[in-house]
Order: sequence, then C-alpha cells, then structure tokens
Amino acid sequence: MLDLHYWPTPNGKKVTIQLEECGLEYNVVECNIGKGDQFTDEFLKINPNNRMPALVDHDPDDSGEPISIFESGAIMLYVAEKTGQFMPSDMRGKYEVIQWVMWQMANQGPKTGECGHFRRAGEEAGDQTYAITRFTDEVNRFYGVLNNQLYNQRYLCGDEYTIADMICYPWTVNWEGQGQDINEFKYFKRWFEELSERPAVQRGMAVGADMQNDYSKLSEEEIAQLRALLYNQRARPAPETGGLEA
Ligand SMILES: N[C@@H](CCC(=O)N[C@@H](CS)C(=O)NCC(=O)O)C(=O)O
Repeated sequence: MLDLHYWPTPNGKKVTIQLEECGLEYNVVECNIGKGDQFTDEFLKINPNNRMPALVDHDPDDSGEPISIFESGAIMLYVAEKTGQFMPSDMRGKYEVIQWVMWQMANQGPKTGECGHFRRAGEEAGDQTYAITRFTDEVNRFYGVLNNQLYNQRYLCGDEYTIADMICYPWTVNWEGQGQDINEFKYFKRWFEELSERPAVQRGMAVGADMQNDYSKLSEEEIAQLRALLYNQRARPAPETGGLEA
C-alpha cells in the first residue's frame, strides 16, 4: 500500500493525478500544513524539509523495508518506475521527460508559488510591486515556454501523455490568480483543455476538497501560535549530541 502525506495544493495534486492515472490504490494521510503537521517529528523523518507531499511505499519492489520519498518530482519518478507507466522506456524518451520534470521542479513550481505569495501579500507586508512584477513576468515566460513546446506536438514530450504533463498541469489551473490570460497561449490552451477533461486528472484534482481550515473558530492566542510556527520559517537547530564530531 502507498501512503501519500498530502494537503490539496498543486504540489500534492500532481501526485494524486499520477496515482489516479495509474489506477493505483493509495491511502491519503492528511498533512495539514495550515496547522503545522509538517513539523512533527514523525513527519520530519520522512521529509526533513518540512513540506508535503511525501510518499511511503509499504510494498517496495525490492521486498525490503517500507521506503519513503519526498519532493513531488522524485515521488513521480518513483511511481513511474514502479508502474512502468507514463514514462518512455528508451533512453532518449526517458530523459526528454526527466528534463521537463526538472524544469517544473526548478522553475514553474517554485516561481509560480512565489508569484502567488507576493500577489496575495496584504498591505501590512508593504509595497510588493517589484516582487509581483518579477514573478508575474516569470510565470508569463513559463506559459510561453509551454506554449512553444506544444505548438507542434500534442503533449509536452511528443505524442505520448507522460508525467511531464501531469507535473505541469496543476500549477496552471489558477492562471487568473497568477495574473495571466491563457487565451494568449493557444497551443497551451488546447493542451490545458484536453487535460482538464481527463477523468483521472479530475479525480486527482478533487482529492482533499474537503480538507480546509476554519481559523474563525480559533482564539487569538492560537492564531498567534500558528503564525509563529508557519510564518518566517528559519533553520531548525540540529541536535547537539549523538552525531558526528563537528
Ligand atoms: N519542491 C517541493 C515543494 C513542496 C512544498 O512547497 N509544499 C508546500 C505546499 S505546496 C508545503 O508543504 N508548505 C508547508 C509550509 O510552507 O510550511 C515539492 O515539489 O514537493
């Protein structure tokens, strides 16, 4: 069985889309990042970066101990290898897909995340004009990259639907909130509409629709505690004893 530690954000939904496309059985373990589940000792053992998603495979192919994987791109490569699905087996095709997975993880994901962060920052955060322009332009550039890639082929890596498509899709669903207009990117739009119609994509996107936080029920003190935990995160101290000599 696969345990997916999950909260319904684009990074989580990439993985649920893949699991749904592969027809795998999986167990969703709620990792409520609005309440701080990502900081528990138990979770940090499977993801020292205190971020979801993370996957635990209790039935790995080597028949060994359960294996845990963090970083959504690594999870998707693992599932692709485990199932042999949505990833070409030939060397050139495989690296075509891997480079788009890396592109998404290093470019589209983090910078689109920052775009949303600065666009949502309230007035109390001060003037965000420079950051908003910087990241909105970058995101615009990404839509151009995808549009150019899709102008003469159906999917990002050719005729075949792969994890490259699945990993990029969820970050484009909120294009309006990113200050973009997909009508400017007609090849991208064709791909986006096709993927949006896929039943497995719809099922993957819907996972965790009921997972929400209602902060209105919390006291001011509880809210202050959460803010201290979740905002302005800095380095966690390493243990003082029991490790290698520093
Ligand atoms: N590169 C990581 C990014 C994961 C990530 O940023 N997850 C966010 C939600 S989308 C999270 O867990 N945030 C918790 C926090 O900010 O404390 C991946 O793709 O898995």
